[in-house]
Order: sequence, then structure tokens, then C-alpha cells
Amino acid sequence: MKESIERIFKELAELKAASQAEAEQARVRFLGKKGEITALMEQFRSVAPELKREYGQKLNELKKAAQQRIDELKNSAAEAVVAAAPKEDLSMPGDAIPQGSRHPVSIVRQEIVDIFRKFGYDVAEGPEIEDDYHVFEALNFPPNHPAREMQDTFFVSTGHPNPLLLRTHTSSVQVRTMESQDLPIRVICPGRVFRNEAISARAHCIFHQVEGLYIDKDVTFADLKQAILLFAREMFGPDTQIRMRPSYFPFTEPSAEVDVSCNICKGKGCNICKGTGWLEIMGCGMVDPNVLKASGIDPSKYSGFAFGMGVERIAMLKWQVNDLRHYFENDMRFLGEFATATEV
Ligand code: 2NL
Repeated sequence: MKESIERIFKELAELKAASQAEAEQARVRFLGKKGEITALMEQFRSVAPELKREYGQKLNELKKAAQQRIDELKNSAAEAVVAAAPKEDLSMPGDAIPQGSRHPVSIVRQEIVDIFRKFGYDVAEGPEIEDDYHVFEALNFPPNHPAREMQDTFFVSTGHPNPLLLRTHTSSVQVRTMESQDLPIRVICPGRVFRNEAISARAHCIFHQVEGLYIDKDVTFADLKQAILLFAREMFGPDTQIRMRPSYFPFTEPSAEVDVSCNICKGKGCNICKGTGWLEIMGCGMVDPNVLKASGIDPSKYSGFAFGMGVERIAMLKWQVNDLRHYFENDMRFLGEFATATEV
């Protein structure tokens, strides 16, 4: 037994393992159920009592030494695996995280809002689900006006004394502003609007509007023209000209459509302005006295102007996009075109 112990001590000292698997094999060989040290432990039971103390000590030392040696071999084999693995090249560029960008409609909406904020307008928002009063009645829509009909408006509930509907313009927000705020009022209302229309290159059932309202004493059509001219020059460049054509809206009188000079062909005529040299950008007018009255404002003391524009339409002009549907399809190839320098 003594020789066996000595021999195993020697073997342990010379033991090598090229891998963790080999170290495990050595563990089984010495310390496993049928291992050499385990067998010596069995033999120990029949050792003469006077030798028990000496052999017992030696055997315990041997067992400890074997465990230690095998652990060492396992650790160094594991380190060798790591050392042999291909090294990470820390100078390699990282994987880029795909970066989003603001939606073009959002960019233009913000630009429009920023221009009017600079002019001193406040921004107001309101509910997308509205009632007939705030969308139509308070805005002087006669009871049988076609815009009230089912083909233009999405009704959320019908057969109800006060049916809910999706707002067809953000004028409803301005009505709420007139009801709740003190005069004078200078407010800009961006938001999503809904119309029950067939989807085409020029129309969608959901789109975005920015409407503005200015009410004070002695507000005139000249003030309206100047506000629109300043806006157009901020938005489309300092050389921009505007022209107004008479129009009709139930909530304004007089009413006008506004065109800006086409800055693509400089008025010569191109396919964006269809050869006219002018691009239509918004509708506007002097607030109808009936609209003021409905919201508790005395039209003999106060007057105001209002305007409204479609954000997608302005965005189409700005980037010469020929189909409004691009703004709703979320095709990353299209949306990626609008990353601005400040965001990158
Ligand atoms: C357009 C035309 C317009 C208004 C909106 C308005 C709001 C109030 C009172 C009077 Cl509370 N008017 N808004 C006025 C004229 C035109 O929008 O073509 N929008 C896309």
C-alpha cells in the first residue's frame, strides 16, 4: 500500500492534460468510483490497527493532492481554450444600430407650427372624436350642408341626439378655444383629421391639418394677407409671392384660396405647378360673424381671420412627392429620405 501511495504521488506530479476532457479522465482514474485512490481507501479498512494512523494521514493527503492537481489541470486547460480562440479585434467598428428619423409629415407640421409660434401664436390641441356641434354647427354649417352627410364624415355613433364623429377639420379645436379663452386669441391648431373619401394620389381618409385663428379688435383682411405672406416667405423662401382667389367656406366671409409662386420653375411653368407658375397651399378668410356669435364673441366689437392648410399637401410641394399615399405606407426606403442633418 505504501508503494502504491508513493507511486500515485509521483504520477500526480507528472500528470498532464491537454484538455478539460483529459483532466476529467484523470479524475475518474484516480478519484472515480473505481479509481485507484478510491480502491486504496477500500484497502485501508483492512490495514493493521497500528498502521492506521500513518496510512490514514498519507491517504488523506494523497486524496487532497489529487483533487488539487486535477482542478489545476482543468483550469489551465480552460484557459488554454480561451487563449487559443481567435482574438476580438477591438479596433473593428461596431455594428451600427439602425437609426430612425422623423416622419416627413411631422417635420413639416413642426416647421409650420414654429413659424406661427414666432409670430406669437399659441398652440392648441383637442379631441379627434368630436360632436356635431363643435365640428359643424358652431362653424355655421347649414343643416343640410353636404359635409354633414355620411359620405364625408365618419360617424362613431348614429341615431343619437348628439352623435359622436371623427373631426373633419381642426376648426373644432378653435371653437373650443373661443369658448374657453379670453380675447384676443391667436392660436394655431395642428392635428389629424378624418374624411370618408376614396384614397387616391391626392386624397386620403386620414390627413393632417394646421389651422390658425386670430381674433381681436379691428382685425382686417389686410392683416390676413400680411400674415399669410410672411408665413409663405418663411416656409418657401424670401422671394415667394402669394395670390388670393375668391372661394367659399361656411365659416368665413369673405373666403379665399391662397397660391404661392412656384419656386421650382420660378413662375415659368413646370409639371409641379402644371404650367401655371402657382401652387395652392391653403384656404382662409375672415371669420363669419355667425361663428363668432355662436361662441359668445360680439361681432360688432371683434373681428378675426382664420386659415387652414393640409400638412401632406405642403410636404408634397416641399419635396416634390407626387403621391400622397407615400406618407401613409411607412416604406422605410421612403421615410429614410428625410433624415435631417441635425438628427444624424
Ligand atoms: C382648407 C381651408 C380653412 C378655416 C379653415 C376656420 C376656423 C374657425 C373659424 C373660421 Cl374656428 N375658419 N378655419 C378657415 C378657412 C379655411 O381651411 O383648405 N383647409 C385644408
